Amino acid sequence: MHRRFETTTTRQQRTLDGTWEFTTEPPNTDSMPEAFPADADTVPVPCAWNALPEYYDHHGPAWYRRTFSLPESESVRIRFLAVSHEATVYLDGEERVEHSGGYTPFEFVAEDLAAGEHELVVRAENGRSETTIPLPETDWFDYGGITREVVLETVPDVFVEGFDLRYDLGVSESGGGSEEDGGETARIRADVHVANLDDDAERTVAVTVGETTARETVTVPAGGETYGLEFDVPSVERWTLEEPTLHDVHVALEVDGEVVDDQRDRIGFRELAVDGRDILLNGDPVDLRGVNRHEDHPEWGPAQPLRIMREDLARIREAGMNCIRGSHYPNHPRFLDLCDEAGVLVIEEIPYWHFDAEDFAREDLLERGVTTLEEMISRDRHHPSVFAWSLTNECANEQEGVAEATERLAETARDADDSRLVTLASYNEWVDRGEDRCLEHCDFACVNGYYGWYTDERVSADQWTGFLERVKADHEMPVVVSEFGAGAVEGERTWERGKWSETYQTEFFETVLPVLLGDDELAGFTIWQFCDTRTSRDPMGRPKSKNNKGIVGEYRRPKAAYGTVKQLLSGSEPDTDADT
Ligand code: ADA
Repeated sequence: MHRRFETTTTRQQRTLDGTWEFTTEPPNTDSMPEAFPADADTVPVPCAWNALPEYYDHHGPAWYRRTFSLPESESVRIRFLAVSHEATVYLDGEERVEHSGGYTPFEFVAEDLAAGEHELVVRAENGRSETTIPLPETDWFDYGGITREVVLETVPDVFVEGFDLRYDLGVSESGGGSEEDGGETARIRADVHVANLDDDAERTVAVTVGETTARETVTVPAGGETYGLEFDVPSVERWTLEEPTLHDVHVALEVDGEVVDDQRDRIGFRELAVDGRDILLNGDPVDLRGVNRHEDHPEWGPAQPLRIMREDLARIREAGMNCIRGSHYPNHPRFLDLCDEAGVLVIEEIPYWHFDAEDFAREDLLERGVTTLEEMISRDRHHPSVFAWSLTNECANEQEGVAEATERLAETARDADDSRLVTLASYNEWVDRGEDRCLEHCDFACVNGYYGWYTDERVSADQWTGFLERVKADHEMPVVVSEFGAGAVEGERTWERGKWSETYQTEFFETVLPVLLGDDELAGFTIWQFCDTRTSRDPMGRPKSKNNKGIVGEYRRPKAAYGTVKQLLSGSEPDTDADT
């Protein structure tokens, strides 16, 4: 199951997890290999090949192959949740789809496939260049491979391709807000995209949210159509951090009252806004206390099993956190399902990392980013945990070209989804790059700072108090300190409390967190980072080729700082010799 719930009740759906044939030969060819090398290796899917010792450092193209059988002739939809990061897919030797970007899904439909065995071949490429997003130089590793599930499902000629639910709360026939049972009415607008591989066909489109169903009988033209249904759902409970209520959503096509195709999802009803320095969740200021989380683990790379996702979220909550920044790309939808269920807020970001005006102007790098942004929003619009779309991280925001690109991205995000907040992570103040001309396109500011780490002097409260004053003076909006932290090699504890020691990392948080927690005007923060992660950046500059700023190690063992953060967030005085 690629989500935390079944996404259909009618289709035969399976994931193509398991063992696939794999080869890195023939190198650098774009055309489909005539015959897959007989001596091809086999690898697990989903998994990044760089998480396997034998391909630890493979950069470039690689080929996957597997077959699947159909008991009878069927039309099938094959969806790749993520292939990192350039992909070309062949079915029975014929190219069917290409995709750029390692963190968003893509799919194709194969009509009327004959009964019997069929061959899927995937060319994946993790080599980065001046024309990829992200660019070569990032501080996380450019894993390659089929890193998330491949879902194969049979579809009838007329099927639900997808749907977008939008809603307004507090509106009702009687115009009153809440009802006597404390619930309130949600006014739903459902856009249902119906595909039709055959001739015009009559269907009843039925959208159910909770206990309420709206129906419309339509004639679906060949090729398909999108239908908009509007209806009120009474007595909905809001999604809050304390009560993360989720409502089932079922979109079906019916013939004579019988469901012939369907898709399922979940939604949570909540409202987001900004007011002065506050980020409002359901009208109340929310105090963000969180962490950045890369999808990485030495055993699986970015292809993490559910157990790791659950464990990470449990440790994050145990530390007293209510927010996660998915740095710097859309995390697995199942992880977002877990955040929906746990009442944890998520900032989702697209991997524009350290781009300048020249980069944004190169080839179609902006267009592709716009596509990735739209794919991310389309994939995740129903997750109540996701409260903000983050457009970029530490780009050259003082440059005109970057400001224009940012404006375009902000428009794209708001056009695609006007129910969430828009932000980006700036480091212009911290690295003194001059005036940030991009945050004005956002609803709130995320700012990164590394005083006390990338500065010669040790950490001090004054550094941070000054930083906050300057940022707040420059930006009349809610401010979130989206990155701050210090590296610590696991087990390195020194009396001198030198940099790279767990002891210094603890001192860092003992110094900085009280400043951030004590600033009532601050909307919140997200610590850099949850766990140590493999990096591409100058491996010689990073001990163990890792970004060691995790408050837990790569194997999720707690560092001393985890205990310190947990205590500071719980409001009790840190007890320095406590571990966790
Ligand atoms: C930056 C960047 C992160 C990471 C961090 C660090 O702020 O956004 O991806 O590289 O610095 O550890 O230096």
